[in-house]
Order: sequence, then C-alpha cells, then structure tokens
Amino acid sequence: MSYNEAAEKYAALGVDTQAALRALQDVPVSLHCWQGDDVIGFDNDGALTGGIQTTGDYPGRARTPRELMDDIDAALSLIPGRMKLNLHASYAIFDDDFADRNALEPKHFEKWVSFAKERNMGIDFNPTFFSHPMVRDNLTLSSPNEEVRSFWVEHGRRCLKIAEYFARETGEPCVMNIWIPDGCKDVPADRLGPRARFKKSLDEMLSVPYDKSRVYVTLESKVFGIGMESYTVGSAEFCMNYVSEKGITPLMDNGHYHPTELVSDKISSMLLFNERLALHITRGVRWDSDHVVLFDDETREIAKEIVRARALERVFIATDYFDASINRISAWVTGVRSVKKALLYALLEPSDKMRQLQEAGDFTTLMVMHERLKTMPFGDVWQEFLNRTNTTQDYLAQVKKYEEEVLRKRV
Ligand code: RNT
Ligand code: ZN
Repeated sequence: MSYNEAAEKYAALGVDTQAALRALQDVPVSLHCWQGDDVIGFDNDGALTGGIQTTGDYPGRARTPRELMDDIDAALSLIPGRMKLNLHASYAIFDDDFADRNALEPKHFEKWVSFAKERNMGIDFNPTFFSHPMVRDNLTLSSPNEEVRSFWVEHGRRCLKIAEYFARETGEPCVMNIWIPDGCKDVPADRLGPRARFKKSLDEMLSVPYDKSRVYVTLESKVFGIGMESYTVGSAEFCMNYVSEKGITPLMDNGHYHPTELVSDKISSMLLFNERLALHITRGVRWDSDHVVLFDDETREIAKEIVRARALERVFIATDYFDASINRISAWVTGVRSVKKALLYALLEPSDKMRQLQEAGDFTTLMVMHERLKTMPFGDVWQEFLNRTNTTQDYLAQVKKYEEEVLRKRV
C-alpha cells in the first residue's frame, strides 16, 4: 500500500519506480571477504601489515575457512539482490599442501569456487602484497632487492592464473585488483626509482598472456598509508597513467584521496577515458580509516554519478572496509545495504529533467528539486525491494541471534 503511494509520488516527478527496482536487482556488489576476520587471512601468523589497520576486539572473528564461510552466509542471507565474492590471495585454503604466495595454484581456492558456485556468485580476486615476510622495508613490487621484487612478480602471475580459473568456473568475469602498500615513512631521496621498478614489475606480471575477455585487471592508487606517510609508490598519477598505457582498468577507493577530494567528482572523467571503472566503496573518517559504509551524502553522490552516466554495466562496485569494534556480520550487511540503498536512491532521481534544468541555467529550480528529493518516500521503495527479494528489514534481530548462537561461542 505505502509502496503504491510512493510510486505515485515518484511518478508525479517523472520517475518510474518499477524500472528502478528492476535495474537495482541486476547490479552486483562484490562483498569483501576480509571484513569477517579483520583482514588476516589463512596463510600467515596474523599480523596485518601494509599500512592498513583494523581497530577493536569485538568477539567472534572468523578464524577458519569454515567460520568465514558461515559468516559470509549469515551476511548474504540479510543482503538483497545480486552479489559477488571478493577474495584476497591470503585466503587460500590449504589442507596438507601449504604453498607460499609465489607458489599458489587454483587448487588452493577450490573450496571457494564450490562455495561461490553453490550460491550463484562470481568471484573477484586480489593478490596480497602485505602481511608477509617478503615485504621488505615496506616494499614489494618496487623493491630494489631483486629477490623480493621477483617473488612478488611471481605472486601476481600466479594470481592471474587463479583469476582466470575463477572466471572459467563461475562463468562470470573476475576483477583482479592490484594494490601494493609500497612507500616511505619519511622523506625519500628517490621517488622515481621505486616507481620505475613498480612499472617494470607490472609489465613483467602482465606480460603473461591471460584471457582479457574474462579477467579485468585493475590497479588501485593510494595517497598514503600508516607508516608510509611521506611517499606512496602507487600514487594516483602513477596508476592513472599506467592503466591508460596498458589498457587495463583503474580502481578508485574513496578513502585514497586527500580529504577534500571526492571520488564522486572523478567518476565522470574516468568514464570518458576508460571503458570500465572499478570502485572500492569505503568510509574514511579523517583518514583512510575504512569505517563501515553508510547511506551518506558521498555514497549517494557516487551512486548518482554512475547512474546519471548510465554506466551501471561499466562500473565494478566492491565494498572495502574493516571494523573490528562491532559485530562483523552487521558491518557487512549495513555497509552493503548502504551501497544498494544509494544505488536505488540514484535510480529514483529524475536525472533527465534535472540535466535539462542545468542546461537551461535554471539553478533555482534545480536546487529546489535536489531538496525535494530528500524528503520523498524513499524508504517505502527500499522496503519494496526488500520484499521482492525476500529480505528482512529487521536484520539486527537475526544478527544478534547469530551472535548469541555462533559468534560468542568462538573462544
Ligand atoms: C588498502 C586498499 C586495499 C585493501 C584491501 C584489503 O588501503 O584499500 O584495497 O583495503 O586490498
Ligand atoms: Zn581499497
């Protein structure tokens, strides 16, 4: 009933809520597995390095592949619409066949493939260039130590093979994202050298043929990391230029820019010059703190820019945050729902009409329209999406139940 009324109100503004709901249904969001265990993975002793940090010690962190899969299932049951699974190489599952990062094979991810297939999900992938003894002096692919550098090149090559395997098995394209933490805590004397070595390493990694119709290699830039405040090898300019030279895909993480820069403003430019764009949606509070994504202004603005450009099929959307101070299932569900809400909110904007107002120079009406949209009955349309996807509105009750029955028993 309230949905029908809401639909009428939107129709009066020229917005088709049915079309919006249908469009939302088809947009996959790639769920980052690393929220479930505080970015630790299964192949190392548990210290997270690379200038990224989780804070908090909420009970119930997933410690094994089984626990992580159970938790992902708990989260998925409370998330509406299409999803993909985003894995890091450090989440390889070993039986008696431990392999170091430069020796990983598809078989170490077989269990993840079955997991994803059973749930009709594609898989995205990330080589893991951190939390490992071969990270030396905060450097991996840009290291002057040839042994270190070639170790990581080989890791990247192995990951490409695994990404192909994921794409082949699931029948969905695999986005393979490269992010290295490399940088300096204090003022460097040579900014060019590490970047030249990073470039050479990427060239070597990507010179191995891979199926470009199924694997999209993306490169993620960053402005600084904890302990790497003075210099970051994979800066925005490095990555943007490398991507355009190689014809691979740029990845923008909205925590990776100076605090007054907005990724929402960058999307249109990237779409003009790239066939595809990948995003890590996160929420930085004063720094790249990777707080849980909320239904906030910037998340909505990012979604609007994708929708206005009619680029839902060209943009790979993934979440990337890690909060260890609250229930991790809730963190997943709240963050992904926020992204999907933002997409729905964007789909419910009369964007043609608003573009015309801008072109006509009628900024008075445009401002009033922007404000009017904020008090439209958006919640009723969101509720309709939950109904159609058989997803409960009150996920907290289920999260608490799972916490009581499962998470609190992990000691
Ligand atoms: C780090 C990057 C990177 C990681 C993940 C774990 O600042 O955002 O994407 O968060 O790969
Ligand atoms: Zn990221």
